[in-house]
Amino acid sequence: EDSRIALPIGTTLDRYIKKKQDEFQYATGELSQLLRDIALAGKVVNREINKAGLINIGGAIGTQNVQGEEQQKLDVLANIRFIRALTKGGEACAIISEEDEHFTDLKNDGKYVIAIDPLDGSSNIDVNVSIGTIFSVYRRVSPLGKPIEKEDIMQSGIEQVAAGYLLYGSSTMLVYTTGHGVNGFTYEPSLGEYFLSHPDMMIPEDGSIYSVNEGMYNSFPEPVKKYITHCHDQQYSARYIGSLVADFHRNLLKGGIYMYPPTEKNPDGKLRLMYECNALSFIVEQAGGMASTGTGRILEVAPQSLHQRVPLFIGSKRMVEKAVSFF
Ligand code: AHM
Ligand code: MG
Repeated sequence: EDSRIALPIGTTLDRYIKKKQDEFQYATGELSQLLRDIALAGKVVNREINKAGLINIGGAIGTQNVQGEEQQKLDVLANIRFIRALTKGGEACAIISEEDEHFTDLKNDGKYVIAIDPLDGSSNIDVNVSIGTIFSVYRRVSPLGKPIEKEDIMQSGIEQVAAGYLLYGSSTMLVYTTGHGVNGFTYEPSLGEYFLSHPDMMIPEDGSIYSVNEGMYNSFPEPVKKYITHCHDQQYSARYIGSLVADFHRNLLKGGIYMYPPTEKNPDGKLRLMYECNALSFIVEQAGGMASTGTGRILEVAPQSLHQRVPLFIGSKRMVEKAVSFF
């Protein structure tokens, strides 16, 4: 059944957030407003992504971001859009972004710290493949009225109060959690609204999809090689888009495991703890799944630096347990 056709018109994102705010008494509604700001910036970014093929705004502009990777023009734009929305909203006091070497102190009395990858998988833009935005929300812990402290920024994933992603795919979706389950909303562009299309998302406990860049097999650690052999023995389906949000989202719906193991080139894996792994790990746990570095729970990793990388094994509980059992 195609959920995009059977949208329950009436349950808009706004209405849903309001309902949950009343139910869970998010103190003064700031978290609700924050989610609305992110959703709105997502609409703007969605519009720009859809135009990318038409007006040739995709493509490198010749600058590099802090990881020394090629930065696409839309990355820059998306970063600006999200930071602007979060700044204007006033609920966020600091932003950690994949696109910026240092965190941004917004110098206001916002209660929340945001970690965001404004446009993940951006090398896929030019080939019309799905990309995403990933975000984590933390509570500010230091007193208001003073500069942001290290302890506000360097929080473990377990401290997240909300997390989510936008997937710019054949439809654009917003999937998020505030720690009370996971809900997915599909964007209806002609109405300019997100509608609740995937209530109470749960990842199948087991699955038969494995997602890993197997071209790097030779440089994977022995336990990962063994698990991949297990996947072959089970005749699992190999599915790898190379766009984290899209790979994660498919596995969330269908059951599967996504892996980014340590490699020779990236001994800690490629993905970033603070704005890629933590958010998806919070979501997957809320949906009944599991996320591990191979040797420990992602959400319990204490961050050492803003752009730190960690190996990631994430998805259906039984599959991640099995993968981890080889370590
Ligand atoms: P990015 O943050 O530079 O866009 O890179 C992250 C992306 C993920 O979306 C994807 O899962 C991964 O890199 C793919 O990496 P690889 O091409 O090494 O398989
Ligand atoms: Mg990224």
